[in-house]
Amino acid sequence: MGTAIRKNAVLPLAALLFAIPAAATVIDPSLVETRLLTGFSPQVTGMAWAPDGSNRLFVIDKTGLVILVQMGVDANGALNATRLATPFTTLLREDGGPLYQQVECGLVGIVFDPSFATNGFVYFRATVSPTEQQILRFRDAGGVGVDRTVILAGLPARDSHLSGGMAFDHDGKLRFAIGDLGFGTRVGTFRPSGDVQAELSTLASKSSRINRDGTIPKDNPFFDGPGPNADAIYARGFRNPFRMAVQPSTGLVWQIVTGAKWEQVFILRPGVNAGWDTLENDEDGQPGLITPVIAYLTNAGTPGHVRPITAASRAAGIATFTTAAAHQFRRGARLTIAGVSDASFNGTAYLKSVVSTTQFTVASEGGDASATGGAAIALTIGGAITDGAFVQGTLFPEDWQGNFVFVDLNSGNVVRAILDETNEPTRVDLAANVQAGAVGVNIGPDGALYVLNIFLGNLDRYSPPAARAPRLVVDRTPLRVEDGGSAVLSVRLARAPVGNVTVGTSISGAPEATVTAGSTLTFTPANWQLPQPIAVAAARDPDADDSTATLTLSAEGLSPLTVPVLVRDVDIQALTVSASSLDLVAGGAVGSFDVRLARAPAADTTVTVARTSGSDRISIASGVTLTFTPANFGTPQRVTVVAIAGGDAQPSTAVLTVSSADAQSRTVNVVASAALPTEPPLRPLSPISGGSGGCSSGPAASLWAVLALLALRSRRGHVRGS
Ligand SMILES: [Ca+2]
Ligand SMILES: [Ca+2]
Ligand SMILES: [Ca+2]
Repeated sequence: MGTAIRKNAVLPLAALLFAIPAAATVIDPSLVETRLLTGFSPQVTGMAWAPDGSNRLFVIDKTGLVILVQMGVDANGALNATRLATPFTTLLREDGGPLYQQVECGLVGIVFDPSFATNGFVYFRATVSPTEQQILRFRDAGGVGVDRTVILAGLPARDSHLSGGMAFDHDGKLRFAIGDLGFGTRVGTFRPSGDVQAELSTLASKSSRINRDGTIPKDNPFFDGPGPNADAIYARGFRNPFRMAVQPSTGLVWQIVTGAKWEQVFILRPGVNAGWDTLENDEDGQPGLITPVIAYLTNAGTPGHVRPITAASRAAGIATFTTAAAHQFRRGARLTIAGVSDASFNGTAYLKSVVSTTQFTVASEGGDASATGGAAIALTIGGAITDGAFVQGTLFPEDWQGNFVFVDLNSGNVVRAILDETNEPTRVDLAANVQAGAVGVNIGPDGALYVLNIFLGNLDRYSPPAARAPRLVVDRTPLRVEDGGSAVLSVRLARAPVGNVTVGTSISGAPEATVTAGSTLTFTPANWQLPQPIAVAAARDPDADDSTATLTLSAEGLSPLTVPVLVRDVDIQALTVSASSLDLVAGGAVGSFDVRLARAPAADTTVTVARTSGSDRISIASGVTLTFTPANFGTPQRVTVVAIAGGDAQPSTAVLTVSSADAQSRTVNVVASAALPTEPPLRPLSPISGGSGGCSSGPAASLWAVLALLALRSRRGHVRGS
C-alpha cells in the first residue's frame, strides 16, 4: 500500500482505537452523503477542482499520474462523476525518469493559478530525487498538461515529512510548506537556545511564500538577499505542515500540521514560530511561540486528552474550571466534564474561552455554585490531520458558511469547526467518517464538500439535504478576479425546477470587470444540479488599486442573488498623470501636465517622458526625466510641452508616453492647432527667466516658448513677405 503519510504505520492501532464503521457514515444530521466514485489506486495523495467552470476534478497520484474526473448528471438528473481515460499528465523527472516515490515522496501537491480560467496554469509539488523536491507548472491545453516548467528547484526533501500543500493567497503569492524531513532528522527546527541563523538557512520545517514565477518577495519576514537566510520563509517551527487553506473572508493562511503528539492548525502571520521540534500545542506557554487555533491529541486512545479538575465555579451561566496541569484545550473543543463533586457541572460542552493555561470556561446551566474534583476529557478526533477547506458559496445553510472542515487520515473523521467573528472556533465536532485514509477535502463547483480516501480509493460528496424552496446556488462569494485575468463563478439550482429556468447575469461597479461568458444560462429539470459557469474578466487597468463590482443573478420566480466581485490589481506601482490629452497652439505658449507615483517606491524611481509617435514639431520642453524618491513620490512633477508652427494650417498631433519600471506606461495625446489666423498684437518678450502663459514652468521651458514664438513670428514674416 502506498504510504503517503508516515503515520500509516500506526493504522492498525488507529483502527482498533476508533472502532471504525464499515462504510462512510454521516454524523452531522445536516449532511447527506453520496459515494461519487470508487476505484482509485491506494496512492492518490490529493485533489483540486479546476476553477474554470469545466466541472473537472484533478486527482494526483504518488506515481506522478494526474487523473481527470468529470462531473456530470445521469439520465435522472442525479450528479455523477466519470474518470476520464486520458490523464492530464504523468509527471516525470527532467531526465524522463519516474519521480522518486519512497514513503511519502512522489507527486504530493496541486494548486491552480488564480487566473487559471485565463492562463491554464496548474502547479504541482513533486519529489525528483531522495534529496530534492520541486514546484512545477503545467498549462492545461484542452485537458492535457503542456509546457512543463520548473518554478522552484532544490527544495529540501527526504523520505518523509516533506509535506505537499500549496495555496495562492489573496495577494496572489504562492504558499507552500515543507516539514522537518522526518526520521529524527528534524532539519531546520526551532531550538530555544540554539543557532537561530542555521535554522533560518533552510526551508525545512517552514511555511514559505514566493511569487508564482519562483522569485521571492522582498517583503518576506526573513528576506536578507545575499545573506544566509532562506528568503522564502514566512513562518517556522512545523513538524509536518502537510496542507494549508486560505480563509476566504480574511485571506489568512491556515496551516495544517501533522504532529508527533498533537495535530494542529495554525493561523499564519509573518515570522511566527510554532515551536517544533521542541514544542507542540504550546506545551509550556513559552513566550514568542504561537498557539494553534485547533489542536487534538494524536491517537488519543483511552483515556484520551484528560485533565483533572481542581476547582469549578459557575456564575451567570458560565462555568470556569481550573486544572492542575496545563489543559491545552483550544476554543470550540468538545469536552466531557465528569466526576465534579457538584453533578450540575457534569456533561458535554464546547470550550467557550481559554482564560489561562490552566483555566477555561464553558456555558453551563444552573445557579451560581462552586465545586471540586472531576476531569475534563476532549473529544478524540484522530491521529494525522491531512487537509482542510473553508465552506464557501450558498449551497450550505448559513450556519455552515465560512466553517473550516478538516479530515484525519487515521480515523477518517471529517470534522466541522464553526467559527465566530473573532476567527476562532466555537464548536469543533465530528461531521462524518469515511474510514481510515481521508487525505483530501475540497469544496466543489456545486458547492458541496468532497473527501478523497487514499486507502480505499473513494471520492465521497457531502451536501445539505435537498432544498425545500427553489433558489440559485453559487460555489463562492465573493468572486475574486485578478486584473488582466478572469475567474469563474459556478451556478446551479438548489432543487429540480418544474420547467426550464433561465438565469440572467449583469455586472455593475468596476468598469474593467465584464461578464465574458454565461450571462444567460438555462437550467432544465434534467441538468439543474450541474454547475454552469459565469466568467468574469477584468481588463488590466493602469492604476494599482483594487476595485469592486457586483454580479446580480436573476431568474423568473426566484430571489435574485448578488455576488460581490473583488478585482485584485496586479500592478505594484502606477503612474498618475494629470491629463490624458493636451491642446496647444503651434508657436504659442507651452502646455503642461503633472506626473506622480501612486505608491511609495522602495528606492528612487526614474520616470521618463518621450514622444513615441506623431509630429516632431511637438516636443517636451522640460520634464523628460523625473526622479521620485520614497519621500516625494506623491508630489506632482511638471512636464511642459511646446509645439512649433508648421508650414501649413493643419494641426499637428503626437503621443507622449510616460513610463517607469514596475508601472504600466501612460500616454498623453497632444494636439497642436495651427497658429491663430490673425496675428496677435506684438508685445515685448519676457526675459527668459520669466514664466510663460501662466504656466509655472522653469527657465528651460520658458526658453523653449520664447524660441517657439520667435520661430512663429519669423515664419509669418516670411509668408507675408513672399
Ligand atoms: Ca538570503
Ligand atoms: Ca492595474
Ligand atoms: Ca485597478
